[in-house]
Amino acid sequence: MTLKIYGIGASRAVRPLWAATELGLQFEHVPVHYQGGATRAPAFLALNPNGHIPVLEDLRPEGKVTVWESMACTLYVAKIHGKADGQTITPATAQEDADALRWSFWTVTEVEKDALTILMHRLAMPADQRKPELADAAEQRLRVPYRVLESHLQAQAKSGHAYLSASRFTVADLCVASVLVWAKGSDLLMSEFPAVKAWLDLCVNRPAFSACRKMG
Ligand SMILES: N[C@@H](CCC(=O)N[C@@H](CS)C(=O)NCC(=O)O)C(=O)O
Repeated sequence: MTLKIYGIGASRAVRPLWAATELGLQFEHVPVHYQGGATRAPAFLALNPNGHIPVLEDLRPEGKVTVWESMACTLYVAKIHGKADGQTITPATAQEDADALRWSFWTVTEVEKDALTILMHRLAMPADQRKPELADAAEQRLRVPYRVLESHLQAQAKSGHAYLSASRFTVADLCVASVLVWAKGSDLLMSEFPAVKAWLDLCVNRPAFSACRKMG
């Protein structure tokens, strides 16, 4: 098998796992956990000196390609292992390529940190360690990028498109949804931005997403 993806599904590793699964690829899954020190072992640091999952290895005829950074891994899977035929998650036109890049960079720079704060302080951390005021402040900041996404989705809907790019689910949707799902528990954001909510439901209700989240 040429493709190897390191990292458990309940982490940012879900992003390349989800992309590979949507494409029906054969790959080896190495379920490295982010807790317990595995990401700081010398063998793992040799793969990713940052000591983070996910990491992707691709054994190619010209040599091994190693990728880290979850969005890079995901975009790589779609571009290198998908077919640009307008039927799959792989961008098939220059506009779709641009959409995949701009929305992925947008989500890591404009949304990810605050979405993680909401997840941690509303849901993931033990109740006695949560600081609701941090989640509240993150929600207020997120209203700015969510407004941008809401307008974009409304414009897409007017052209008959339910997704971020083109008329089908693409890697652009996958990358953005994999971050916004962290803040799905925010009643404020989900009620203020109904187009975002409807689109997010559409993305995360895909069977490949729930299957990959459980990959431990
Ligand atoms: N910007 C990186 C962040 C990666 C990251 O922080 N991964 C977490 C799991 S979601 C991790 O490996 N934590 C363990 C550690 O830092 O030791 C990416 O998107 O890949």
